[in-house]
Amino acid sequence: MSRILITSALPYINGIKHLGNLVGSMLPADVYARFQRQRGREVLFLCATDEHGTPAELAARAAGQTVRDYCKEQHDIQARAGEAFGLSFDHFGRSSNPPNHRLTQHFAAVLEDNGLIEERVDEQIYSVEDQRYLPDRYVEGTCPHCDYEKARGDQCDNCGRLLDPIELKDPYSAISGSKNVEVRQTRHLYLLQSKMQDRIAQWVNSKPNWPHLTKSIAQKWLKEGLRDRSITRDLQWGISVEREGEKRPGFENKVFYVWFDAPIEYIGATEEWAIAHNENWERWWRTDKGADDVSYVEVMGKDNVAFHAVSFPCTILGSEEPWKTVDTLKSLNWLTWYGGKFSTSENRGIFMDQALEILPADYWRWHLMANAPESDDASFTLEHFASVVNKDLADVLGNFVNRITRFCNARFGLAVPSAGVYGDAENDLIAELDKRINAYTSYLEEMEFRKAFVELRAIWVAGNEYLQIAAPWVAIKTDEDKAAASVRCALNLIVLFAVLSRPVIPFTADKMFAIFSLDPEGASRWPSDASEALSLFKGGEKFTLPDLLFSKIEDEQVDEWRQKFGAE
Ligand code: B3M
Ligand code: ZN
Repeated sequence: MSRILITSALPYINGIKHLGNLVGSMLPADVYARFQRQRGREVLFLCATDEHGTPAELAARAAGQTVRDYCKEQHDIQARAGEAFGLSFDHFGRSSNPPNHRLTQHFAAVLEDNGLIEERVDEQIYSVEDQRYLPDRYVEGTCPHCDYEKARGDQCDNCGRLLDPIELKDPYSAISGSKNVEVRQTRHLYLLQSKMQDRIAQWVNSKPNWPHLTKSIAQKWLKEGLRDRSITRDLQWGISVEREGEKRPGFENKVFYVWFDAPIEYIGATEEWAIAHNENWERWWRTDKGADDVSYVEVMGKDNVAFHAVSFPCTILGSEEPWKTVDTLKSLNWLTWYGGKFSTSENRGIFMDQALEILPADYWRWHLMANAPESDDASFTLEHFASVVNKDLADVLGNFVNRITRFCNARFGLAVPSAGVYGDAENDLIAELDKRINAYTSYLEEMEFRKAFVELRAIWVAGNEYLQIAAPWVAIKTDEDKAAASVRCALNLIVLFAVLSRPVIPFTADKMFAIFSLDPEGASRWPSDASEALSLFKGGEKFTLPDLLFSKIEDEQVDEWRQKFGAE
């Protein structure tokens, strides 16, 4: 069976991520990784903080810290937040760690040897007052396309277009605000992507299984024609432009561009993981060292697709070395906050740490994944969140578990009853479950998360409907054996629900296993058929009464959070 390498887009180091970032890459990647592990596949799931470039320098400056200290501190904060959210990374690395330095310099060297990198004189904005060049986000101004006045040098947040700083109208320094800026000439390394046009087009066309969103973005870029791009910047913090330990003359004060080194950190993170666990990273990345049977999945927000479908492949394929390339590239649209932007500075929206201060991770995980922005952008509202949690988690799943464990305790005690045999109601249930588990499994396999979780919810609902039909509280008056069989079936269902729900609500699933003192690792193997799953307990197995799995969200809480998180 093939091994699966899964990477989530690397969160920028500049502060803790909001719910939109979470559902845009890390969370769906986690759900998929957990699912595949439960399927028995060998999974390596990696992420890291993306620590270079102007976002890191600007944020460190604002925090009054050195970039190095800032990055260290923020890395640990993001690592803890990810863990608290149940993100099951095998390793959470740092793009500033030594493997990425070595690999980035290696790729630059081989690309140059292959005639794909050249030095060019480039026009950059220079701030007289700050006495430095202003790459990317160090310069702001008016967008040449939409006239938005706070466009950043690398991208306009209003119309989403990628920009070159010298295109900005009325540019000013993001450091000092000074308008005393001029265009100066400076040397940079260019990656000659135009030479790779046919090669990349061919490669993209060899990926018929890419989801629609990914494919359409990749095709759009190919149609516009690949442009050569500068892969160095006038910055201090980053990966220095050197080869075999020698700085490149004229590049002493320059580093590689963050988008050149960041995807290479997928490989770097694998090496970090291998060092930490005494493992071999090459068998995941080098097709000459066994990576041929790796299936590689990348997950990211739609604004990152171009870099992963075109730019990073230019690096990898242009090296002419036997590196593994991505097989499936899952991309997501935006999650908005009440239709607008999440914003730290304007205090709009919920960030990962704040979310966990008010509710456990699974409440968020379920809502975000069941409503993932897949076919379109989706809007997060607290009202919708509360209604989904109350209905799906509290009324359907939580209530089922609560009701049947309590009923069993009242009538049969704290052990699975053994009397009676399964009849029509159970067989009908099994037939429905088989159908739905099949669909659910295929959707997860295809990373169609919304559709998958419609099925999971329907599976929980089927359990409740079964209980209504079997009605052991009625049957027990006339046919105690029949009641016992349906209670046994329902207790088995709790375990099946736990197994199926574990990719998305792992903490709750583990509480469900704990009711029966089952070890989650052993008990969570993906089911092959419902009939087998529902005969796990034959009778006599002891259990304990669980606390309520979910509490409902009250209107007053929604009001309070609306105030607190800037809902409009
Ligand atoms: N750091 C995240 C973003 O654009 C960016 C991804 C890098 S993936 C190699 O939100
Ligand atoms: Zn614009």
